[in-house]
Amino acid sequence: MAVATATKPAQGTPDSKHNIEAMRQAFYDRIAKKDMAPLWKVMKSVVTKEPVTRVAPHVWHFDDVKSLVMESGGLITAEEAERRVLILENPAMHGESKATNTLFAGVQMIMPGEVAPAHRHASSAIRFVLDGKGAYTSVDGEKSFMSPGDFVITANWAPHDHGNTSDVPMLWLDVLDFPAVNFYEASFAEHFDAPTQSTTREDGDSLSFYGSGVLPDGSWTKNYTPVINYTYERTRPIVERMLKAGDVDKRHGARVHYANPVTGGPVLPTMGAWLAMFPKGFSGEPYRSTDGTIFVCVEGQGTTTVGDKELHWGPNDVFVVPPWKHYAHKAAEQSVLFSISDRPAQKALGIWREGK
Ligand code: GTQ
Repeated sequence: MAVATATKPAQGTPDSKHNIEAMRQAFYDRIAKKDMAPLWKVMKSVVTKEPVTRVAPHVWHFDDVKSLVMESGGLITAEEAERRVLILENPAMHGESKATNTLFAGVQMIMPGEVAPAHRHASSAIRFVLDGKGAYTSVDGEKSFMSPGDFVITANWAPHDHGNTSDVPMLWLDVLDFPAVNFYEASFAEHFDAPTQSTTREDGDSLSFYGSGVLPDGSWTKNYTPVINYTYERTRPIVERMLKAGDVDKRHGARVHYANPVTGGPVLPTMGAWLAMFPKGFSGEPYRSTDGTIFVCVEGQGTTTVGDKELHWGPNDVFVVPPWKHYAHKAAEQSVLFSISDRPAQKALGIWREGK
């Protein structure tokens, strides 16, 4: 009888606990060999109660960025590099080419006389112009000359090349959704034989056709905006008028979103963008949402508090706010912030949330 009791201990004794743990572990080891695992061991970490993020709040100051990007101009040509870009790596995710978990950010430079050759890819790209004047990007048959504050769209699979016929280097922020595309393992890319595409439309055509309150007869049915370049010359006066009219959100300032003029929806299915002006002395209420956001200071100076971290920003600084972290903007001077996130993708999936 003593032997039987030892092999079949009563429930709840230390012996039975040890025994069941050992049995479970032996079971886990056996099922692992068949490429299976127990959900109950990982349930809380895979179905989390709240968003868990690896993204660190961070600011890249333009003084550093510009001098290092300029230095890279002495090391490699745009042609050799294909794109001469310094990646803004989230400090918590070095080596992954990510600013947030879904978005890449980098600063591209194109020197006078250079060409960044024509290619296309599944990832969508946006450019936000930081410095220089008169370089161009050609997108799907339209050549667009760019100035600081311009917001330029290169939708997925649209052929694009860049060139600089001015006499000063141009720097812009690139944001691409390839971390998200690569998550789906759905990336394609191809190069064209000719380094520059021949353009069939004039500079500004898409903005004047689609961005003037009238729409051409015939329909644009693509799921992204037909406008190539939302120029700062046109967007800045709008947020300035909103500010003067007192249309200032307590968290987001006097803000517009860049819209597809045909649908009123976001410019791209994967990325959305905003432009906001803040009055001097603005001290915003805290906000959070599930889309990690990349900001660029276009004008002015201020501080964004993210949790217990303070990010100080001035012109052309780029900073990142992680998903679901409270943040609040303070503007020491009248300021303008551009921002971009994966909100349209999250909304399409039905998972986007904002909260207090
Ligand atoms: O300009 O096409 O920063 O393809 C990364 C990949 C820019 C571009 C980037 C790209 C580009």
